[in-house]
Amino acid sequence: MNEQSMQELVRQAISPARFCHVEGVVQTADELARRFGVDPDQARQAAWAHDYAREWPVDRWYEVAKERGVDEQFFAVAELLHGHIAAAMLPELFGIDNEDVANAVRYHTSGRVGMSALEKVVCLADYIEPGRTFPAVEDLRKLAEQDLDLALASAFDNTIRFLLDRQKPIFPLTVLARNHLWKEIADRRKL
Ligand code: DGI
Ligand code: FE
Ligand code: FE
Repeated sequence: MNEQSMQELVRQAISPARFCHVEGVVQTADELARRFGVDPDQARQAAWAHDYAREWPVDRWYEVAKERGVDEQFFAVAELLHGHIAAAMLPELFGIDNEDVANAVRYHTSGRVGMSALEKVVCLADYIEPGRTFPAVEDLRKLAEQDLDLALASAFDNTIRFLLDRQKPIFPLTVLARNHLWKEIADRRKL
C-alpha cells in the first residue's frame, strides 16, 4: 500500500488531534532515521501505524488483544495494548509484513530490552514530536540531535518519574528497557 492510502486509513481511525500527533511522529521518525542510519521508509510506516488503535474503548482493546494472542503481561496496563493490536493488524490493514516494523509499533509505548535502531527511533519520535509540550521535552530534543540511546534512556527516565509522581503502576518492561539502555551507555563510555 502506498503512503497516501495508509495515511487516509489512519485518518479515519483516530481524531483530528491524534492525527496531528501521528503526522508529527512520522516527520520526527523520518528525521531521526536519517540521522541514525535507519531506513526512513520503515520508520515512516511504523509511525503512521503506531496509534491506529489508540482511541478504541478499553473493552475492545482487551477483546482484540485476547483474540490476537497478545502476551498476558501486557494486559496489566491497558494503555500498552494499542501498539500490540496495531502491530498484529499491519498485514491486513496496510499490507506490511516486516518484523522490525511490527516490533517498532508493538513496543512503542513500553520499549523493551534489546530494541533495534528502528524501534528506538519510533519510540523516541513518539515522545518528542513537535506537538509534545511537557517541560523536559526541549532537553530531550537536544539530546536527540546527538545520541539516540542517551535521548531514549532519558525519555524512559522521564516517563518513570511522571508515573511515580502520579501513583501509577510502572510497567516492569519499561524499567528493564531503561536499565539496559543506561548500562549500554555506561559500557560504551568505558571503551
Ligand atoms: O499513544 P500515545 O498517547 O501517543 O503515547 P504512548 O503510546 O507512549 O503512551 C500511551 C499512554 O500509556 C500514556 O498515557 C502513558 C501511558 N503509559 C506508558 N507507559 C506506562 C503507562 N502507564 C502506566 N500506568 N504504566 C506505564 O509503564
Ligand atoms: Fe501510542
Ligand atoms: Fe503516539
